[in-house]
Amino acid sequence: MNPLCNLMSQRLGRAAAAAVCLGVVSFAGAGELIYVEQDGVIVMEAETFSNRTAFSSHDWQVVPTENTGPTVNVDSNTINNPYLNARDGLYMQNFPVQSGGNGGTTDGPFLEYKVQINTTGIWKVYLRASGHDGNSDSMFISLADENGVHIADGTGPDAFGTGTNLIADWYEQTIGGNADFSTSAWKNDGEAEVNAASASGDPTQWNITTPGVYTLRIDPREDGAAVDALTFQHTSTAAPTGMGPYQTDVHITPDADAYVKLDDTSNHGTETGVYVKNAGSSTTTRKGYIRFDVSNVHNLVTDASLQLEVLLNDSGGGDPTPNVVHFNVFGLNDENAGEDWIESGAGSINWLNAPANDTGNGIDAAQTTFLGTFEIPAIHDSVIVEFSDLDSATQNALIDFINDEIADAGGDRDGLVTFILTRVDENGGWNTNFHSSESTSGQAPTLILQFIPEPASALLMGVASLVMIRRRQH
Ligand SMILES: [Ca+2]
Ligand SMILES: [Ca+2]
Ligand SMILES: [Ca+2]
Ligand SMILES: [Ca+2]
Repeated sequence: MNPLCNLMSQRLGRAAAAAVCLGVVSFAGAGELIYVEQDGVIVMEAETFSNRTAFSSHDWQVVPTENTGPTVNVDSNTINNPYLNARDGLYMQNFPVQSGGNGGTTDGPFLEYKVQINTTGIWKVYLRASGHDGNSDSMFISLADENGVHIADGTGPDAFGTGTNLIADWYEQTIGGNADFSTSAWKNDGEAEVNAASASGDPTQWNITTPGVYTLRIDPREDGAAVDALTFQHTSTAAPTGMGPYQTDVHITPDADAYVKLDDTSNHGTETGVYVKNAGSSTTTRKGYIRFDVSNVHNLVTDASLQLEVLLNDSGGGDPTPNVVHFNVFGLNDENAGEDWIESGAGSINWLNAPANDTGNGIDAAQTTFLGTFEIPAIHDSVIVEFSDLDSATQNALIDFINDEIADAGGDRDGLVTFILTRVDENGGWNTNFHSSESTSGQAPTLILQFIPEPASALLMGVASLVMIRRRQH
């Protein structure tokens, strides 16, 4: 951790300091879930993933919430059901669990984890995984580059590590196990470019020479293979031990963002800005709608924040004296009609159909939860503001709003959370706009989820230090 980050962490608590410590973050596209490197380490709970894809009748499921676990006595073994000692009590397993194996290097149901790498060099994978016997304990791991292209240089004619074959197209890891993650923890040793009964002798690693968003992929070699957690970490960092470190922050970009304009039936979902303006009952009043898909997140968060980059803060004529401006943030209640509002095209969101929209600058309190306010500084543009749980009028309102959706006990499980933005300050001559996910000149709205328990002192901080503001460097 650099001295600035360390100082900021001590003064502001980890959540607030994050914005100045992450460095440049680039996102591959809208609706992405990305783990962001922190000091050379990325720690992932297997059950919070960027993507999962089924193959034939085989898929990865969250145990025990989506599947209560494998059938006992498969392969004539008595197995722990579910497997023991999973971090957070959750893990991913490849189903159906049956005799023998399934999958393959390219045809299995797979899991993907997007990772933002800022530090170049050798990066290693450590798996906390298990099987219940020798027919359920192996999997393949591969990597795609910042363009989504699978990293490979072929499997021959030379043996791996020699001549023209210096990049591992994939690794096999043979885990071994007794359906207890604590006895088969954190495996790095695998074997490159084999599909064999056992694999060992090669550290599972790649040389990353360009910072960017990479994608780790796990394919099962055998059904029943289960992953509790994994790390991707620079070779200069220490291997995990025991239960391992806490899960790294996840950054999520919107699956939809738009604004609605008073009495306007046209759609504004493809514009480069989310325009938010309070002009009272005038038709220039605008409200922002930003939705994130958290359905691939299965661990409850300990903190959360919303980052927005200011696109416009002026009187429309380039007023040389920008204003300090305040905004309200509302959460659209889970299972409220209209959670699945459409960003653009047929049936898309506008003033008349926007969920929880009320007259003038109002928001229907019965359909929403007030999460708090934030302010933007007196700077025209290129400022990233961060609204965190600590800013909220009600302690933990944002955390509770996110965790309600993740836990969603008995609910719709659509995984959708919508934030509605209105401007506090009424001024028909003043324009305020935030970069949308369509913007190519600024940061998309970003939901940051944190899983590390906060020190108690962070909860006692004063309001003044709670909104993180930094100038974007172009
Ligand atoms: Ca190769
Ligand atoms: Ca886990
Ligand atoms: Ca949009
Ligand atoms: Ca929902």
